[in-house]
Amino acid sequence: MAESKHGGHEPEHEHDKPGHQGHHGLPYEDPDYDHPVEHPTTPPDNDRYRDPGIYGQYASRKPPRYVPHPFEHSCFRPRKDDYKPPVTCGDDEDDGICRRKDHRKMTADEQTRFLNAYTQANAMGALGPMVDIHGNAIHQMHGNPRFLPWHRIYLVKFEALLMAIDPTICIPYWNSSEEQAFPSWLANYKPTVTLATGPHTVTRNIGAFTTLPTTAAVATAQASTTFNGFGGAIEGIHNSGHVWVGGSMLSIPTAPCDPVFWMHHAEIDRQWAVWQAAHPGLNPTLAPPADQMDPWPETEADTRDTTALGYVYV
Ligand SMILES: [Cu+2]
Repeated sequence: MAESKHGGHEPEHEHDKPGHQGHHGLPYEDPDYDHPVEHPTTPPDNDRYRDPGIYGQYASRKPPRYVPHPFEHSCFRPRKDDYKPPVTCGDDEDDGICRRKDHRKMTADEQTRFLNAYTQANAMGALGPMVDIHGNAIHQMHGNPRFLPWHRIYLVKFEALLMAIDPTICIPYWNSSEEQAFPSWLANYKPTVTLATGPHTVTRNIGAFTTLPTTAAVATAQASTTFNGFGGAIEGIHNSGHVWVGGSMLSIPTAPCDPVFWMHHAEIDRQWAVWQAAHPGLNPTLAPPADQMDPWPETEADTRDTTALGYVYV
């Protein structure tokens, strides 16, 4: 009885049973597929491969074996749902113009994309040098009529950097006077940026020193009838936003490390665009070389039309 329990002859594997068709019985099976036969040393003549000048010394004169595809004879029948009607391209969405929108109107996906691109720009070592440009006072971009045009070009360059990483991105704006709050989706995003002076990790001290500018203050600035009147008023409003966020934003060399810097400046730039539309032809007075937005080649005249620079505010 022990023999029948532990030893004896196990039943043969199903595969090995005589008469079993197995995979060798499938209609598309080529028995040579697993172990192709070697070509004979001297291939038989074949008119299709007769010219070694064309096919080379490695070309066989034996035609390749035909290996049928398993699904060759299966029928493909599209489902009704597979059909999608053609979509007409909207000429307002495919013109390459960035539509900078209020950050409160961004989808969760757009927020993620913005922060991912920001992280990527930082990781590839492109953000630090961009921030360092702002730390170089030689550009004289604060406290004078260069403030608005210089930062307009600065944002365009930064936007181009993000778009090189993700072409769907445009800088959102933070309408702080209307919102009176910090963008919540940025609260936990505090990157470490490698500056010329060493690594800097973003800090904030929100609301510790001042209040955000009011919509009344912005309206007063908008009522200015000269460029210098508007520029000075809006730069003061801009300063309050920097101080309100505090931390990195409090210092000119570190402020652009914080993504809210770009969104804050987009709002300031948007206010300028609104004022420009109401006051055509009132441009800053900047004689060469002060009219060049160094370190970039663009001049003040290049900053008058945002559409020409590749963006609009929506
Ligand atoms: Cu600045």
